[in-house]
Amino acid sequence: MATAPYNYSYIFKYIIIGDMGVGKSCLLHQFTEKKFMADCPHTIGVEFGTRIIEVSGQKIKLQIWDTAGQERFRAVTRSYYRGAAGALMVYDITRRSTYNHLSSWLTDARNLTNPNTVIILIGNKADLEAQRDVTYEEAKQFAEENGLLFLEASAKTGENVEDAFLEAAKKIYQNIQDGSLDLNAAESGVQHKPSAPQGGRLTSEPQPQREGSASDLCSTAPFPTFHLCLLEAALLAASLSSVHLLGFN
Ligand SMILES: Nc1nc2c(ncn2[C@@H]2O[C@H](COP(=O)(O)OP(=O)(O)OP(=O)(O)O)[C@@H](O)[C@H]2O)c(=O)[nH]1
Ligand SMILES: [Mg+2]
Repeated sequence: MATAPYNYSYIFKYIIIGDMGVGKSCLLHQFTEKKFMADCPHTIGVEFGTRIIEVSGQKIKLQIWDTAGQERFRAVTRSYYRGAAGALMVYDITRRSTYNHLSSWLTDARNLTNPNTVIILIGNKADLEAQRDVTYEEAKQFAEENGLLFLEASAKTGENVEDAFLEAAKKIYQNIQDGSLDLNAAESGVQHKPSAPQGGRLTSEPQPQREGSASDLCSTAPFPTFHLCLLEAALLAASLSSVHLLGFN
């Protein structure tokens, strides 16, 4: 039976990490829903969102895992780093402690992802200039010293939120193009979804999935555990919004 091609060519897995309350979930929400959540509850475990973007004419589906910043969830959230193509490492420009903890987040990111994982440092809450506690220059220097992309952003105003996700995607795509990211390598965090030729048949590919469908999730997340996939399936089947809460206690 002939099937329609995928409406995207690649899937990139992202994680968002950083201290509690720096605005990780708000950044994800702003990116996927274009809205600011003023009263966002702390994330319990991980949340998930997707959006299709375009880089160099290629449609890319970002599969984004937003982790809880609270220390008590660290063991759970660490298991989500594996197979990430991109990592957004977020601090709050108004709280120096969140900046001081970056080296610990970076150590985890380096140890638990692969050497090709693109890490972008995001100084969030750039709208709160009067309360600034970390200068742009020092964060830029930290990023340069550690080979990270860097942007200041505001999940509230939306400033640089698109760019945060897009810049990382551009770099990942560039790594694919120049051959430095091997798509066949285990845990590259990237999945290629070749489109069917005109009028052709997709014989070796799985059936195309509805955007954000449960089986897509389970087959593409490099390692969600079985119980997570079941939970995701239940949530997605219930047609919840594009951000899903995966509860852990
Ligand atoms: N002014 C301002 N407030 C923000 C911004 N981003 C997030 N906030 C607020 O900061 C608080 C924490 O945001 P969250 O997105 O829940 O933070 P988080 O990093 O996901 O926190 P955990 O889930 O606990 O790790 C919320 O009250 C948000 O409304 C921003 O860009 N500007
Ligand atoms: Mg959160």
